[in-house]
Amino acid sequence: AAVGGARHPSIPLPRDLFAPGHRNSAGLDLSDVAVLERTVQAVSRPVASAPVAEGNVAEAVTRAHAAFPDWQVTPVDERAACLERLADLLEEHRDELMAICVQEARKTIADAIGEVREAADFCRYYAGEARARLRPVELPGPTGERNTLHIEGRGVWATVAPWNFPLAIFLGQTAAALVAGNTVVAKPAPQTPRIAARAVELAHRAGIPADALVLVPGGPEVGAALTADARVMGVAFTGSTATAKRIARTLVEDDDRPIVPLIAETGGINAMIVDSTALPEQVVADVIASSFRSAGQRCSALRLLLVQEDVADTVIEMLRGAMDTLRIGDPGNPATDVGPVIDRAAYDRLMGYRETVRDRWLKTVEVPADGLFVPPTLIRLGAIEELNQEWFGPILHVATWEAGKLSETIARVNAKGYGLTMGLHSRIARAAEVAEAEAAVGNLYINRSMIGAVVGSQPFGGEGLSGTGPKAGGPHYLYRFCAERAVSVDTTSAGGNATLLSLDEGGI
Ligand code: UN1
Repeated sequence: AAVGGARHPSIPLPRDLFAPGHRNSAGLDLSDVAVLERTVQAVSRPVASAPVAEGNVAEAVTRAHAAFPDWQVTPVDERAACLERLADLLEEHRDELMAICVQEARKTIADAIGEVREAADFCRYYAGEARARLRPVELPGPTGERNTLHIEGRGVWATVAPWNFPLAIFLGQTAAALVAGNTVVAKPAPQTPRIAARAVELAHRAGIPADALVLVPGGPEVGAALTADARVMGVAFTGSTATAKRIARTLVEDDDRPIVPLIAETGGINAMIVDSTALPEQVVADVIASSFRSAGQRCSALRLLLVQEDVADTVIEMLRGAMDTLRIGDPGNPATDVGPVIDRAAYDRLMGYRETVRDRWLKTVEVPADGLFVPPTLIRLGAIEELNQEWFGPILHVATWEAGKLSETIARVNAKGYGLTMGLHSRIARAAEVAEAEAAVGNLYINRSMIGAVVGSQPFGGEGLSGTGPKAGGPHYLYRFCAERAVSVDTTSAGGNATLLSLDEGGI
């Protein structure tokens, strides 16, 4: 049963973030009653609830395939301008998009604000990157020829998005593929088709041709048919490691199919290592945010807290106290910290797992009886190796490590084979250097929370079982969507037939 925790007197409780004068992490001033009322009204307004019909994959790919030649030669500045207009439209429709986010994806208001913000950020960032990077590059000699590298679209891309960022990641993948000169068949998660449908409508209104971006809502069969279509020249996927591997197999099955790239961003068993010099109050606030915000349904979320054994009791005690202050309930209430999980299947999976480790609960929290609320739970492990699976919800595991064994502890986390996010809390500069050198992860967070990567500043994505790279929201992401063509022209054989002349084009 739940074990109550004494509250450490000096903890800045997560709830304090919501005290008058404070903004929550999404920038919402919760002491501004007028703004709050507007926001709550906006997210509770019913949004169109007609089911989104399942897409026809073959027809969608045919349309996107036919649209490719024209879109490919649309100047990069024009493609980028479409994304910038889309970002403006997202902001104009912010209230409605937030409402769909809360109602369809069960996101909290704070998360819904972040979602729309991040979607617009992705559009503007990739627009800027495309303008800067996707122009032909003149390459230097020594060949005596004129050498040019063209960076172009590859053809039709399939984008396969997750339900946990149904607007931001859905549009991030799609915007990158489009601005790179590809056409796109986009499959949203089956749990979140409505926000994707709205995003695609806005994208078309922003100037992206209807056939350059085609939505195919549906479940795993739709995803399987889409990735198996030999006209698809690349797949960008965010979701589970198992699905990523299935897609990779599909892409190489057909001997006649071109070899095409897969960009996969998958799960992780993300750890935070805390040493005895860390500031416990900051640790607790960052653990609470990293593990329980978004009900733990982020691939970046903290799953395994590793506390140096001499401070473990204190940190765990403070954490238990802080967990008591979490407000769990209606995601449409701005004060809510933790909403429900996405669906019944996720609820059953998480609740089933919790039961199997009941004897190791260090803390759990009361939740409303109605709805898919998984109680935030802290579970004690005897060793780092006991956790070998990503539990995608508000469940945090804790184990200890011995002083002097930082490198070994990092190696034991690395050995899990995932490599998405890792956190370190320490005030020892050398510890930070060791983590920087040895943590085999895509995103290492030192003395801060492990979620909320900022587009353009904190490119996000993992390695190993966590994905293929390149990082979303980073400077190299667009290149993976592109084909490169190096063109070399002999400009030296003056007078010979090889010199290019401006002859009448009629002859070609
Ligand atoms: C995911 O959950 O699929 O840094 C990745 C963050 C988010 C992670 C998104 N950008 O928390």
